[in-house]
Amino acid sequence: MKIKKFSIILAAIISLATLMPTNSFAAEISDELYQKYDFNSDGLINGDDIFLIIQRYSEIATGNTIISEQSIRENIDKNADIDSDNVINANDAAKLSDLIKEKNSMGDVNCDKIIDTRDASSVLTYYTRLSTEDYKEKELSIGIDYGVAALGDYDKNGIIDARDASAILVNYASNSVS
Ligand SMILES: [Ca+2]
Ligand SMILES: [Ca+2]
Ligand SMILES: [Ca+2]
Repeated sequence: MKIKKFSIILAAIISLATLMPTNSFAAEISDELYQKYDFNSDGLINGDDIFLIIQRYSEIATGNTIISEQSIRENIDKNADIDSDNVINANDAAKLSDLIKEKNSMGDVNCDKIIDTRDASSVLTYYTRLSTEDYKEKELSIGIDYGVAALGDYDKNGIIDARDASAILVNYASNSVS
């Protein structure tokens, strides 16, 4: 019973947090610090960087090598403990996902500050893959597109699907005409 009560309270806190336009966590992270979360140094902080945290966590847990570049691994080890608990794990990936949501527009799934056909195509690929049974099984090893998971629900109805991809395309088409 206690656990149930706790989870209801937790759910209430989470739903409250999502209603807030900005929360205090974002304010605590300076832009300078945020830039350090570009672990693969491609100039964008996006789903690829979230996936790198998950891959690194998996490396630490299993001892297997997943990340090919040592410099990327070093960047992660130096900067990816976002919640400062001295462990790099899925919580840090979740924190980065929250930050990415706060700092980018819904629909800009690759976080390049433009909502265009590339974003629509990523949403469509994500939706197509996740609707494939085989892909669901392999999801952990392949890695979902965490940028789409964070920012793909363009019509904000709680589901990421082909309607989001087409809404992004419609928005892109109307913007490029005007
Ligand atoms: Ca990056
Ligand atoms: Ca941590
Ligand atoms: Ca984009």
